[in-house]
Amino acid sequence: MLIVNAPDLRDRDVTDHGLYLKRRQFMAGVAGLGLAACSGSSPASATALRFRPNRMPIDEARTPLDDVTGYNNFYEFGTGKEDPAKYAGMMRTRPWTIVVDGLCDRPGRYAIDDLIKRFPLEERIYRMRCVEAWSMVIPWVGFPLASLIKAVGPRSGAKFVAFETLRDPRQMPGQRSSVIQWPYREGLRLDEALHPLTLLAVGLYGQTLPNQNGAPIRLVVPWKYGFKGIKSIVRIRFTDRRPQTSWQMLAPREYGFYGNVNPAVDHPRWSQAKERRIGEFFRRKTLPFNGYGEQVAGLYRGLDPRQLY
Ligand SMILES: Nc1nc2c(c(=O)[nH]1)N[C@H]1C(S)=C(S)[C@@H](COP(=O)(O)O)O[C@H]1N2
Ligand SMILES: [Mo]
Repeated sequence: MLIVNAPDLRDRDVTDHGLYLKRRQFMAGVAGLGLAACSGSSPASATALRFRPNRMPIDEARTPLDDVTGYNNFYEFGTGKEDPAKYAGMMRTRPWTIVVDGLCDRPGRYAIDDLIKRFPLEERIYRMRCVEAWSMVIPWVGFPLASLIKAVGPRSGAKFVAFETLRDPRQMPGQRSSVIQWPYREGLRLDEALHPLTLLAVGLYGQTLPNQNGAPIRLVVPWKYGFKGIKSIVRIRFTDRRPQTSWQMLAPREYGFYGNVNPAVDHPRWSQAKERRIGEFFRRKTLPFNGYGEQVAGLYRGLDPRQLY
């Protein structure tokens, strides 16, 4: 499906975030489930969304839809890049509620369709840079996370926002293997969460989000590595302490809390200086903050850039 352009040995090394042994355990677990019998995702169910057009154009080609939906990381459905497209169709995305709790004035259970009606949708064409050194340009449709945060009213003690993905091994067969501690968890500082670039995406390419991309709602933080963009969110919690995140829990020396894209800070096992834009032949230089430094560097003034990974 994906046409990998002349991969060098380095590309082959950079296969996934996890550790080789864990991947093998995972594959063994999945192999026993007869997953081949399951249907893939159902693109036929995608429906068109109404949204405001993109106001922040970038002059880089959008990654073709087939790549955006066919080359994914979503370990709940397998560690292979093509597993999510094959298996994420097993996940039911309606009805779907997000629990909002912790330090806020209006905690509760919010139905996804109410959120989509309540907050005007807009298109945002963003670069997406995975920590594995590949990247895409994706036209998301969604609403600013800040809109939801303001609606539920964080209390003065709230300093961080913690997110969780659905945990249901019947729908997410990858969760029957403990490749990471489920549910998938992520977090942001409250000021990062309130930044106008931070999006809750409910669609891409003008249609509802395909399951493999994190339906019905996922986080997009374009200046951070892709792993911060937690998929299929069921819980948003306001807290006074820095939340634990899945990748940090698994490999604290390899994945930081911030996860800000930084070409000067290598991953312990590979360089982050360049990236492979899916569909392109030559590697591109990776940009500080993934090219969004002008908008976001102010969030981190006074902090050592090495600590921002
Ligand atoms: N719940 C969950 N969210 C997740 C992941 C995951 O495995 N599970 N993978 C992350 C990683 S590593 C990346 S690069 C992006 C990939 O998003 P995409 O497949 O839509 O391009 O999703 C992120 N969100
Ligand atoms: Mo990633």
